[in-house]
Amino acid sequence: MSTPKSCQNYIGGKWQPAESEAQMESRNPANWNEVVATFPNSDLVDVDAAVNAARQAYRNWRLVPAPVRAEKLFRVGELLQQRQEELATLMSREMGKALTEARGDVQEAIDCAFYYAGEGRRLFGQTTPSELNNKFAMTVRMPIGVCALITPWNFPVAIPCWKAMPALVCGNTVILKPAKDTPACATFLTEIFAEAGFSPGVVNLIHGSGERVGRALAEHPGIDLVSLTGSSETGATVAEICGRTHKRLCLEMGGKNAQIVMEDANLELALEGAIWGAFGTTGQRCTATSRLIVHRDIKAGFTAQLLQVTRKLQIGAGTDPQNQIGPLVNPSQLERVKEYIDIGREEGAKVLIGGEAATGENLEHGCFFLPTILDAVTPEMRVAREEIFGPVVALIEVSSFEEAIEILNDTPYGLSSSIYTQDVNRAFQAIRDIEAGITYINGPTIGAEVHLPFGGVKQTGNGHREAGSAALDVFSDWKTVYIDFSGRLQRAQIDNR
Ligand code: UN1
Repeated sequence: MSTPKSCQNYIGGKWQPAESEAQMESRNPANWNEVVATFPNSDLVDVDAAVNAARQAYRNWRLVPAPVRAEKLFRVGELLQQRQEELATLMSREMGKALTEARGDVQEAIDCAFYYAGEGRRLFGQTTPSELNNKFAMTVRMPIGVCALITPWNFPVAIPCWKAMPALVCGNTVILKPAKDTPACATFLTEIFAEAGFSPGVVNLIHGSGERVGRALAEHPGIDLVSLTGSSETGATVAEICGRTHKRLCLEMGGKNAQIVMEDANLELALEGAIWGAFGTTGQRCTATSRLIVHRDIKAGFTAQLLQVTRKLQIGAGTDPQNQIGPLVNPSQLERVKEYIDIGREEGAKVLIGGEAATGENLEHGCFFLPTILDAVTPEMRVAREEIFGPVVALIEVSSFEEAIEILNDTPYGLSSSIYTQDVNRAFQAIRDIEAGITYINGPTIGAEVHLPFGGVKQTGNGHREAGSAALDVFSDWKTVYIDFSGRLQRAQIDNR
């Protein structure tokens, strides 16, 4: 066990404790006795200090040319590359994901840095003819101000970067409020931002609880925009506050993603996709496959193979490279998953495999749960409708393509989706008819890339997208510019007719 990392807030370019000096701890979910980090339990006065620092810094940062702002992001990308292994190991200890996946999380942040660094020399607007003579018309992107970034523990490095990087390249300053489970990852990331040479107050970090710090940021009149990835309940609370206080808001919330397996699918491929989609990151992705909608003609064989592969999955601490399935993030998440299994049983679902905490050598002090497959699940059951956020997948049998699409859509959410079929016509129909922000053809529901829009329809989001050039629309406002060089009054809609 190594000594706990002592984390602090980073406000106006200074590392500091909370004003009250109150502290909290993060623990290793693979061994709950191990404290990974201590961090400030911040309060309203700390939030005020962070907002003031970010407001102050915004005055200059918005005037730094975008290509110069972008160079700092490029530097962050280089530093992340240099320290990828160190950060991935820390992540694996702090939130439990398997080491290969933790490397992937950091890789996603690196990709993001280089993508938005390139954006610094684009940030394109439009030019268009004016209806009047000797007049130009164009649009330019303007920053919004101070952005509060409230981020989850499941992608503790990639998601803060998805938000901070487009925000910064557009000329905003940011305050990161990371999840309580992963303060050390957020601190490591902020150290890298600090080393990359952003001026004081451009990037700030404030630790603490969502109820206090997250809420205070959303309420604060000095914040212009809140970007939140979290549960639907938190999203609704923050939306209510931002509505009342007139703030921009970008929400990324729950999912209940499904993979359809049609009778003509390449079954080996569909099987690999299902295992990766359902059990990757121990099912703790917004994009995780939590429903497998399988055609009845192939269901028996497919299920048998699914069980065979699931049985062999290696469970254990993510830091040990031989383990494929790490722990759940904390004991309350473990309880939540257990409760869902009980609910499923009461509703009449059948547990084919798993369904309980994993026990055995080296597992006794961790939040391990066995990869679980539920059968006989019908669309109205809670286990088919609610986000579980654990290694649990529900099998639903269908007898046609139309029924499969209907059931896939029968949820309040709409983030990711997938269909395995070799019929090109069905694939295109699925793209047209599935209600989700992301659809994979012959690929699992997880694995989005940073240069494409990420987000969902229905109750998953509020119409915005993260990542790709779409994120620039969240973090900038269009200014429309008219330049009249005629030297006389020209009246739109009236003159020149
Ligand atoms: C999330 O779980 O909130 O597409 C993000 C994926 C990852 C990102 C997931 N690239 O699965």
